[in-house]
Amino acid sequence: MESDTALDDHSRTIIHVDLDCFYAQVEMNKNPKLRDVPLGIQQKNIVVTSNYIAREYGIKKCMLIEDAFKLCPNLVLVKGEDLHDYRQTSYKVTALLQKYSNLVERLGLDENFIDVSRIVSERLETGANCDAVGNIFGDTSDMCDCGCSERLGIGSIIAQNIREDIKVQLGLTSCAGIGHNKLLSKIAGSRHKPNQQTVVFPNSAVELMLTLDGVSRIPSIGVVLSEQLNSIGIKTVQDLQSTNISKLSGLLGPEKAKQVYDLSFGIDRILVKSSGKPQSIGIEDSCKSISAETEVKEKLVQLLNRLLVLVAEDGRIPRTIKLTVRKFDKSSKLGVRETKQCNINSSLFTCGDVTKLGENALNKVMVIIMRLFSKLVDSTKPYHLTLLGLSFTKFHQRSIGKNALTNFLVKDIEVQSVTNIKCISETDEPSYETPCSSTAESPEKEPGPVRKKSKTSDIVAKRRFVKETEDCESPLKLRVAELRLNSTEKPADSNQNISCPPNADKDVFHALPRDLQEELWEEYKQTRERDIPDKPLGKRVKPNSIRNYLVPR
Ligand code: DCP
Ligand code: MG
Ligand code: MG
Repeated sequence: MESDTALDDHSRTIIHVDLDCFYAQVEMNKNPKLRDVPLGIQQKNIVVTSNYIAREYGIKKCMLIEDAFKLCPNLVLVKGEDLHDYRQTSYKVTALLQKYSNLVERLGLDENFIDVSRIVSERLETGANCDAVGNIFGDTSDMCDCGCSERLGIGSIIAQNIREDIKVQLGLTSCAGIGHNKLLSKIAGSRHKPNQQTVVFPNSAVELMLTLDGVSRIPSIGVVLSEQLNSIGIKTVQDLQSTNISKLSGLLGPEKAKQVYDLSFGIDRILVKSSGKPQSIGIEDSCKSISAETEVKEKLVQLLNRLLVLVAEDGRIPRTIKLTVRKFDKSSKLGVRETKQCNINSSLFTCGDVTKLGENALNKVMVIIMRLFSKLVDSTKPYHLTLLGLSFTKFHQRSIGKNALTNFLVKDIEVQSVTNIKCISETDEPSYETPCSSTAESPEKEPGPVRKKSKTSDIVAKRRFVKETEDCESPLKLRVAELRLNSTEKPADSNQNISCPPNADKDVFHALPRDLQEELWEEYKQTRERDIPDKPLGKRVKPNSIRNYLVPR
């Protein structure tokens, strides 16, 4: 059977990035002394990976500890069963890659495919240099003339930028493969390790496939499929290339047979599928000991400022803030992680650049954070914390409506609808709970357009909810603090209290910033005038007025 190599589409440019000795690098970054020793990462009685110094002794992934010690008696082992830090780092890498393309697909914890076709064509238009950098697989004398060599050349330059960025931003080295499809980019990347990159041009695709030691080494062929192929005598890539397609179709069905057959020639039509943005953006700082509130505050302010930069870069608006502490515990080397979270008012993030929040606003977020802290740590007793972390979760897309005031309230109500009002206390929960995927990312509904009806039911639902959840950060109280963050404070001369209009909820009214209280009064006055028959009709209350949010019906 003829392969379709002549019809293969070379239009895309795909980069595959795989971090070097991933778990080991994370541990070496945590403890730089480990960089100069042979290091193995232990899970149960297995070395799951090791740094490249240890690999020089012949240590391989998934080797038994006792075998590893035979090869390298001075091997240093670090436990790698808690994946938290690996996950955190993994998502930071994906987030960084998402700056280059919105088509980033995660594969395991340390690999990502990035479809950079769009930036490549932009660079091509500007007449950028197309000479490939890094290693080149195969012969470059008989190149295809469809433009793929220029595109892949630019792709290799982008790959180099990306790897430098990962190194500078996160202190991690990586390998990259550049090809016109996922299959080739992944295989090419593993050609030269560590801390290198390799580009493969379409004319060398078949040759690259033939370097693989058996069909089981073709990335998308798993154990079951490879056993099926073995059962009909297909063991090597060459066997697969020269197989009779009807024999293969009999085994796998025509569609799958064609797909598997094509793989042996380096043809892969599967597109890079965006894994979506991370579900949570967080940062943590570990330390030997924090035992005073001033230190706690100082660390959290630093964390908050750094976190706001990340949130601004992400561009989405978070609905929840989460505080993590790790308490020192003699019986557990890792300590005990505890988290507490509460909803925040998304309008805080719609006011423009979140990295430029005023000091006043920051202080108010800190009040919320310290309230969470007081729920996690009893500061009237001595405490010993070894880590503090902050994260934002439950994102929705930034959308700024026309009517700032209404929007401001409606958004708040949307955020705090009954299903969203939560105050969860968890133990040992990683900040990135589930692998990011576009389907898993947004289980909640996104806020729709500005609502004009049914606000009261939300308010009532909120009140009911507050009564029912004792330990919960009161959404109303919280809302108060956050509403204030977004209001323009009234001048200090207006200290006289405004009494609550009879038709409004007192608690909510008094919690509002003064300018909103004044607006409510104004509206109440107008309604009264309208409702009293012998008075001339005042300005009619707008259906979307602020009063509607507060007046029980
Ligand atoms: N891993 C694991 N079990 C395996 C293989 C790997 O738990 N059987 C973990 C440890 C690795 C991480 O996954 O650090 C990434 O796997 P890789 O195969 O990419 O291996 P490394 O990144 O460690 O090394 P390399 O430099 O070869 O990529
Ligand atoms: Mg790796
Ligand atoms: Mg890997």
